[in-house]
Amino acid sequence: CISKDNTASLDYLISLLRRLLLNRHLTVMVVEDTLISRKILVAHLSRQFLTVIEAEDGREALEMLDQQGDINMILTDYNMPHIDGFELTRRVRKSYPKNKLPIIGVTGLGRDDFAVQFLKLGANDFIHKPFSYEELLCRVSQNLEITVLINELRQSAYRDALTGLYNRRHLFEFGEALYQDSPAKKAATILAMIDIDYFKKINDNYGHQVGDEILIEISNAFTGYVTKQDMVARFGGEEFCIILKNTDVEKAIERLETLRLSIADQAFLVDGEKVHVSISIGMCRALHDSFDDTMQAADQALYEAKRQGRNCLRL
Ligand code: GH3
Ligand code: MG
Ligand code: MG
Ligand code: MG
Ligand code: MG
Repeated sequence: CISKDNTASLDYLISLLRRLLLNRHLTVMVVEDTLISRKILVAHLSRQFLTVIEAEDGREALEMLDQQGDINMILTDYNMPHIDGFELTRRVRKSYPKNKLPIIGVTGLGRDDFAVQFLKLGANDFIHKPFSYEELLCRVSQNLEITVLINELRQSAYRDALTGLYNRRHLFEFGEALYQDSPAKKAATILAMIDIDYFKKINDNYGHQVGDEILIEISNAFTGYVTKQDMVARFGGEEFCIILKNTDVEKAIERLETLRLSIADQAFLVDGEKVHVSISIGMCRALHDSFDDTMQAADQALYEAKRQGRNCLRL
């Protein structure tokens, strides 16, 4: 960010930041009790493609974070009534890790250890007042860029490239975490293994690309069908796994049967020709000793569903 020609580097910075922010809808929260300082920060940041929201102190900041959640960065003053910048940083870090929600401490007070203290409490960066517009943009864009990159890496590590569904890696981490839950929560969790019937024939008859497109459409149907607390993953090939939480066996059967019938009813258009596919489902309550055991039990049920003619659900 250091340059001899201030204007040129500022333009360059702005163009970098704009490229980063374009189509990303990032929101920054400015937490500052002094009206004039807050308005300066807001004015600087709003000039970019950033949504800026304002809080007058740490308490209000925590309330806003609680209510709307999707905030991508916090810029916070130190000295504020109710909850100061240090305490705000400490509390935010209890629920939001550094690489998900960057915090930048801002203060004009002359103590040298303020920056260190902010960093030790979990802030990602620090700006001394008075600061230049250029420094503000440098720090904001660098910190946002890192979280955007980490987020994209996380996406590619946990998502399946073809369908966009969660992949095996995420499934197993989700499953292991499930086994840290209470017995009651586990008992209210259902695991379903799903396999597309005679999928090889689709590839043989229409080609691999059409097969891929049908996999994508079926994946979209699965995603549209589960709720936020549930999880759907591509286990591999044409096999999927759905985890339903807060449910009982009867309700899960009803929901999975609805899904099975909707897939069977759906016509996939291939060059104007209607193609039908069906799925077989094996389901199991998460009561076994480990996630692996539960998976195996669901897989066994799936095998039964296949053996008994396919396009059906077995427990
Ligand atoms: P069953 O009813 O017993 O499950 O029959 P099936 O033909 O679906 O089972 P099989 O396991 O023999 O074949 C699975 C097929 O799925 C074979 C494989 O080529 C296809 N497949 C797996 N992954 C993909 C993929 O990413 N894209 C496409 N187009 N096909 C895939
Ligand atoms: Mg203050
Ligand atoms: Mg299979
Ligand atoms: Mg098979
Ligand atoms: Mg199959």
